Amino acid sequence: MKRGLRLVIIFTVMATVLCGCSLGNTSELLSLPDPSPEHAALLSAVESQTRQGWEFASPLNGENRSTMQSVDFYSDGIPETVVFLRKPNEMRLRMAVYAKTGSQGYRLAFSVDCSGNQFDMADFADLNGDGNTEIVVGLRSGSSALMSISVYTVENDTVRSVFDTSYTAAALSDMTRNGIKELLVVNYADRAFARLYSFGRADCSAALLGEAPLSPNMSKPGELILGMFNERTAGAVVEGSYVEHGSTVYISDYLAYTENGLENLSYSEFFGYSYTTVRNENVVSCDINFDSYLEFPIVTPEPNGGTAGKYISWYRYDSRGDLSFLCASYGSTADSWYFLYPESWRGRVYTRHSADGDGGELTEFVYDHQGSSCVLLSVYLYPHLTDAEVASGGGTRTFITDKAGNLVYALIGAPSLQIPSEMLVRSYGDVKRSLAAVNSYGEAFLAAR
Ligand SMILES: [Ca+2]
Ligand SMILES: [Ca+2]
Ligand SMILES: [Ca+2]
Repeated sequence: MKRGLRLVIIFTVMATVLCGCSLGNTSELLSLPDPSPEHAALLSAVESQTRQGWEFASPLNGENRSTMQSVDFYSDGIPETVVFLRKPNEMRLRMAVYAKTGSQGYRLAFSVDCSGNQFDMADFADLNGDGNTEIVVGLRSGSSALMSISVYTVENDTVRSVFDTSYTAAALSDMTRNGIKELLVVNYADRAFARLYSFGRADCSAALLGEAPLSPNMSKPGELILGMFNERTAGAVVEGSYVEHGSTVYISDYLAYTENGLENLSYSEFFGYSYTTVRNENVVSCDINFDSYLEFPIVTPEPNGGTAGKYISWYRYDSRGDLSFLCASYGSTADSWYFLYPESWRGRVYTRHSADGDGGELTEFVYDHQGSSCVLLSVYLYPHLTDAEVASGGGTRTFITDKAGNLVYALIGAPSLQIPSEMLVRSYGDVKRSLAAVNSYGEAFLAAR
C-alpha cells in the first residue's frame, strides 16, 4: 500500500511538555531545598528526636509523601517544616513541626503524637477559613485494612484535635465551591459510603454536609480522582475493582455536591451499585480532551474486525447531573497513549495490532471500504530506543520519546485508495491534536498544545 502522507511530530515540543509535567508532581515540590546551612540547622534540631529513638517516616499515599514538608501554618509567608517520625516497635507516630528562628536556626514549635505504625496520608489546608492551616493525617495500625483519619487545628503553636473517623481513602477538595476545602472520606468498612465534612469558622468543629452510597464489595477500592465535572460542579470519582469469574471488573462512583448534599450521580438505587460504569478494561476517568473537565469512560467492543477490543466512549456530567457523550478514543493509560477518534471515524474504524520488525508495536487504524481494508493511520510504539536513535530519526520515521527514552512513538500515515474524504486524516496537525501520550506519573499530555 502506498504511503501517501507522512505525519511528523516535533521531538522538541514533546521534551518541553514533559518537563512541565514532571515539575507538576506535588510531592517533589514539597521536598526540602538543597543541602544548605539552613537545612543542616534543621537536621540538627531534629536530632534531639532521633536521639530518643524516633526514625524518619513518610506518608505512603496521597500527594504529600516527603519525610519533611514545608507548610505555612499561620499564613505569614514564613513556612514551618513538618517532620514525620515513628517508633515502629511502640506503634507511635509523631509529626514534629519546626519554626524558623533568626536567619538560620530552627526550634520545635509543636508536635502531634498519634498511635499507629505508618502514616497513610497527610494534607494541610485552612479548612475553616480563619487563615490558620489545619492538619489532616491518616494512620495505619498493624495489618488492618481499616485506617483512621484525624483533623487537627493549630493556634499559637497549640494543637487541638477536632475530628477523627475510620476511613479507606480521603481527600481535601472544595466540593461546595465556596473557596474553602472540605474533607471527603470514603469508607468501605462495614458498608460502602462517602461523607463530606466542613469545619466551623469559630471552633473548627466538624459538620456533616452529606453522605452518599458507594458501589459495595470492592476488593480494591478507594482510588480518588478529583476534578471539575463541568463549569459548575466540583466532583470526585471513586475508582474500585473486583474479580468476577477470574477477570477484573472496574467500576466508578461519581460524587458531586448538589442541592441534595453529597450525591452519587452514577449510583442506581435499584441495582445497588453504579452499573452504568462497569467495564472490563482498566481505563479510568481523566480529562481526555484537555479542556480541564473530567470525562468518564464507557468501553465497548470495536466495530467489525477489531482485535483490540477497546473502543472508549467518553461522557461528561452536565450541571443538571445528566450524562452526555463527548468523544471516543482508542487506548488508555495502560497503553501509555490515547488517540481521539475524528467524529467521522467513530463506529467505523477499528484497530489491528502487530509487532514491528524493529522491536516495536504497530497499531493500525483500519477502515473497510468497498471490500478493501484501508489503513488510515499507523502508530508505532518503541519501548527501548535511546535518545541518540530517536534523534537520528530512524530514516523514514519520526519518533516521539520521553526524556528517559523509554516511551517512544513513531507515526506514519498511509491513506490510499479512493476512500471518502471525511475519513482521511487531513494533516499531521490533526493527528497531533488528537494523540496524547501518558508519562511515568500517569499524566496524559497532548503531542501538541
Ligand atoms: Ca483554619
Ligand atoms: Ca467548600
Ligand atoms: Ca475534558
